[in-house]
Amino acid sequence: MSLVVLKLGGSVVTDKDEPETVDEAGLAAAADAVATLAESGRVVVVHGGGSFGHHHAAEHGVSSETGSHDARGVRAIHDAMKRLNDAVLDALADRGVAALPVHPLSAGARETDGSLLLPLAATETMLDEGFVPVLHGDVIAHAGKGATIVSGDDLVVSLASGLGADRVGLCSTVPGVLDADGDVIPEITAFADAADALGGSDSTDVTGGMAAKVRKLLALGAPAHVFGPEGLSAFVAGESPGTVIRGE
Ligand code: IP8
Repeated sequence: MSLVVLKLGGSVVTDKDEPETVDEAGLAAAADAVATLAESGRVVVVHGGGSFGHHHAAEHGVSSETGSHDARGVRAIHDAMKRLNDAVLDALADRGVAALPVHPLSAGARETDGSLLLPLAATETMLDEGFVPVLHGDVIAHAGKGATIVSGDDLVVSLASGLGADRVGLCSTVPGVLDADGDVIPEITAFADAADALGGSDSTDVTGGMAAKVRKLLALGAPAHVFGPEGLSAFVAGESPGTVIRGE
């Protein structure tokens, strides 16, 4: 059975301007989409932090680069993400989806060089047993740094390559990867296709992480679709909303 890894951006399921506030309409639409996907295949969901994780991460000075050994602060970030994860799980359960949590803090770690180690036994066995695993951006133990933030996007790349996903969806509030004029680039098959818009091949994270994201998605063996909430139902229907990133 085919496997889809779907990331729901934090800005899609939360109100980013109000601390710890779920965007009920956004979450309902996303949960409907996951329920439809789960009817015909295997699905892994990953959600971002939105107004839950990022607010606490800033308060405790933790980022993907800057770590902390303050367990109370690390827990505050993790607990906020668990509250959002509960809201996502509840919305899925209300639609009859057998969704279960997988918390990256308890499952994985980062090596000294920042690479992510994410053992997949729990996620894989849940899938085999008919569950829908729901992971989330989180704090994670990081060798030499205490704990740092792992973004949902990093989890998506690990999951999609480790589980051999057939399709990847990244739903955020941007309608796709945009060119220099602000138009959606329909297809990216090499970094050069988007290099101008993304700030050239030396760019790292200065454009909100899009350059780094495109590079990682190009390296996947599966097509990755980057789209906005308006593209969700088309993605579920097997179409290609937004930008498709397909490495050759
Ligand atoms: O929103 C970040 O996940 P993202 C999660 O996918 C936290 O970048 C804890 C801020």
